[in-house]
Amino acid sequence: MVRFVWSEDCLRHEPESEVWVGVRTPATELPARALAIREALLTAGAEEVTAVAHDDSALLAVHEPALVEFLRTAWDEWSAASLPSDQVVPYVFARPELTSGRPPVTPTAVWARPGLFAYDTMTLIGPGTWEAARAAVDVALTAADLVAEGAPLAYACTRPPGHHVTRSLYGGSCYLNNTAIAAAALLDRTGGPVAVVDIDAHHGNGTQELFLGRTDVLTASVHVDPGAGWFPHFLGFQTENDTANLNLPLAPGTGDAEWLAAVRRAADFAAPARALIVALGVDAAAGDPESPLEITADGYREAGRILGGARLPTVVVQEGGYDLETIGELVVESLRGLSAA
Ligand code: SP5
Ligand code: ZN
Repeated sequence: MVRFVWSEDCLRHEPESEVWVGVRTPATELPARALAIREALLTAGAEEVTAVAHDDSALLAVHEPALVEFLRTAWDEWSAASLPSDQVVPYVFARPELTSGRPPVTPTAVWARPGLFAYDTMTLIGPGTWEAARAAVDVALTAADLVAEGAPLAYACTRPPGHHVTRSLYGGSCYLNNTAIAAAALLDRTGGPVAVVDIDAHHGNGTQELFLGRTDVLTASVHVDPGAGWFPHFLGFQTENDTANLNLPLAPGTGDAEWLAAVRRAADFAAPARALIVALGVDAAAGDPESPLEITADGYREAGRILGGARLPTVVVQEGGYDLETIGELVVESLRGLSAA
């Protein structure tokens, strides 16, 4: 059916919980997600490719070196400080207005440092988080290599996800923006322009902000309306649209017909590009615990067909999707649609 890229190291991030409105709630971004997807892909006859290690150049083309260095060392520093939390979690945030826009100092206290880079309390760092996030970058870059070398389609089984991460801030269960890194790599390899179509249930705010004002990377996102009370709350509105960015927010409860019409608009927007990155979140599915959209497996297959209809070399990067019972099938159906187009 399709080649998919896999790294065992993506399983090493095991957050178990997240801090939401001040309480620890069970994490939904679990290693079992990746295992469920892999099993469904193998059952469907997809061919597994092991991720190849890449150096940091593509990563540093997208992210601030200070963010990368923080993520690389955060757990070791935290665990050496004998703090009462077994995960790195921010408690004070370096908002730019706090220092009237002056760059914040790097705090002496290890427990204050996450506030330089984290924008929420849900995205915890423990042993293995860096290794998994960095492995996900290799997975995305290996899939980009396959497509740059002529494959029409490759799927990157990335975990943890990435589309909420900006140049220097992490959040939304994401640490490194795999989708944006794949886009930068494909831009480099194809000469561009490239397009990112994000169909995760949540707005791809990190990817949008990373490529803001650039015309060589078109970004489109179909997601639940943040104005109806959904993450990322501060972004994802149509007021952010311009010639290179298209947000298509949808009301909670939206089903296949209206969602697919938005996917069609996003695909049309992407059509002038030379290569396509699909940020595939399957959390828009009915029954997903993290979103109120009501998309079916048939809907995801049709979305694949629509995006495949653009006939662009395509890298699919996994983002969200939290219903362990259906996540594998939803990914397989999306890829079936993409392959059949
Ligand atoms: C990649 C991705 O899909 N990230 C989504 C992050 C959105 N998380 C918002 C969570 C809001 C609070 N959820 C409460 C559930 C309690 N565990
Ligand atoms: Zn999502």
